[in-house]
Amino acid sequence: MDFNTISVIGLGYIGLPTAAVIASRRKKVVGVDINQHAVDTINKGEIHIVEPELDMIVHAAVKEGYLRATTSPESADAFLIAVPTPFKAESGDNHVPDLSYIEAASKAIAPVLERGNLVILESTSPVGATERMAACLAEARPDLSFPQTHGEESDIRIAHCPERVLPGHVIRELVENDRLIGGMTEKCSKAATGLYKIFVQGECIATTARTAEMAKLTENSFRDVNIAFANELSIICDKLDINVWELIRLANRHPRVNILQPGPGVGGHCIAVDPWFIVSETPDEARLIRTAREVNDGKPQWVIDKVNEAVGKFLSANPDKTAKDVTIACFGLAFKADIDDLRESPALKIAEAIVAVHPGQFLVVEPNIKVLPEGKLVGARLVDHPNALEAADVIVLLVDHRPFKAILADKLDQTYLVDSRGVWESYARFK
Ligand code: SAJ
Repeated sequence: MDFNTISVIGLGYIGLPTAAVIASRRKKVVGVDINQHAVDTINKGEIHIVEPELDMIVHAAVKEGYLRATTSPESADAFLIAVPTPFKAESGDNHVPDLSYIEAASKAIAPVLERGNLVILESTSPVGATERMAACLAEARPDLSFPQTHGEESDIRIAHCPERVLPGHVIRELVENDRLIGGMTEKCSKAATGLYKIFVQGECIATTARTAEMAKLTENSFRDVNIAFANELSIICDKLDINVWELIRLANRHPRVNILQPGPGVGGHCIAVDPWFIVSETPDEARLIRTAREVNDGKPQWVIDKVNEAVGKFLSANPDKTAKDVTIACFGLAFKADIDDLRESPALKIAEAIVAVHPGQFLVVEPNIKVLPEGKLVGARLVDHPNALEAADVIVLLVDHRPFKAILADKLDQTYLVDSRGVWESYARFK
C-alpha cells in the first residue's frame, strides 16, 4: 500500500509529534484539530505544547511543505486518530471511559473516506473501542465495506496501534520503541505495519485489535501496581521508623527484585487513567488493579498529613509562634522530574491543598516554569531555591528535579522536612 498523504486527527501530545516525525520522512501529512489556535500555531511552524525537540521538527516540516494543519478533514491514504479518551464526567468514581472524541473523529473523517484507505486508532482505549470505531464508520458510510463484515475483502482497513512514548522523550521513543499493530484482520495489520515502517526503527509486532488495546492498558497498569507497592511500602516504613529509600535499595540487590520509587502520588495523563479502563469493564475481576489506583490516589493526602505534622512539630519547638508565622516552601509542582507539565500533577494538588488553608507564607520552587498557573495557588509566591531554603520553616519536596538533587542535605539543617521523593534522604536518615 502506498502512503502519499497521511492525515493525523488530533494534534496533541501524541498526534503532533507523530505527524511531525512522519513529515520529517518526506511524506505529506495533513494534521486535523478542532482547536483553531493549535492549527494556526502549527501552520506558523510553531508548537502549542511542550516536548523537547518537537519545535525544530515541526518548524522544518512546515517550512519544507510536508506538514500542514487544518480544522476540517481532507481525503488521504491513511488516517491516524490520536484524540483524548477521558472519563465521562458524570461517571464519578466509576471512571467510565468517554469515547465521544473517537466517535466525533470517526464522524469527521467518514465523509472523506475512500476505498483502500487505512484507519488507525492510536488513542488509548478500552477493549472493544476499535470495533466500535469501525461500526461508527460503517454506519456513516454504507457505500463502503469494513473488516467487521467483509474481513480481508473490505474496502477499508482498520487497526489499533497504541502509542507508548514517554513524555519528555517522545521524539526518540516514537522512532525507537517497538510498536504493537492490532489489525482487525491480517491485511489490516499488514497495511498498518507498512505505515509505521515509514518512521519506526523498533519492531512492528502484529496482533489483534483487542489484544493491542489490552496490551497498552496492561503496560500502564503494570507500572501503576508497581508504584503502588512502593508507595504502600513508604507508608509502612514511616510507621515502623525505617528509611524506605534505603530499604528499597537493599531489597533491589536481590537478583529478581526491582521495586520502583515511592512519591507523592501518580500523575500524568496515562498511568492514573488507563487502569480504570480495565476496572470499568471487569470490576469484579480487576481487584488488584483497582486497589493500586486507590493506594496511589491516596498518597497526596498522606503527604498533606505529613506537612501538617511537620508544622505542628515546628510550632511545638517554637511556642512563641503561631501557624501564621510559619513559612512553608514546596519544591516542585510538575507531575514528574525535569518536565514543566503540571497537568494531573499530585505535587500541584498537594500544593493547592496546603495553600488553601495555610495562614502563613507559602513559597513554591519550580525551576521549569516562569509563572504560576493562572488562577491556581492564589497567595503563593514562585521563588528560586536559595531563597526558599533561606526563608522556609517547613520544606516539602514533591518532585525530584535535577537541581534539587544538587542541594546539599546540610543546607537543610534547622528545617522541618517532608521529602516525598527521598532526594534528601541522607538528611532524613540522620536527623
Ligand atoms: N512515578 C513514581 N515512581 C516511579 C515511577 C513513576 O512515583 O518509580 C510517578 C511519576 O512521578 C509520575 C507518574 O508515576 O507522577 C507517571 O510517570 P511515568 O514516568 O511512569 O509515566 P508517564 O505517565 O510519563 O508515561 C507512561 C509510560 N508508560 C510506561 O512506562 C508503562 C509511557 O511509556 C506511556 O506511553 C505513557 O504513560 C502513555 O502515554 O500511556
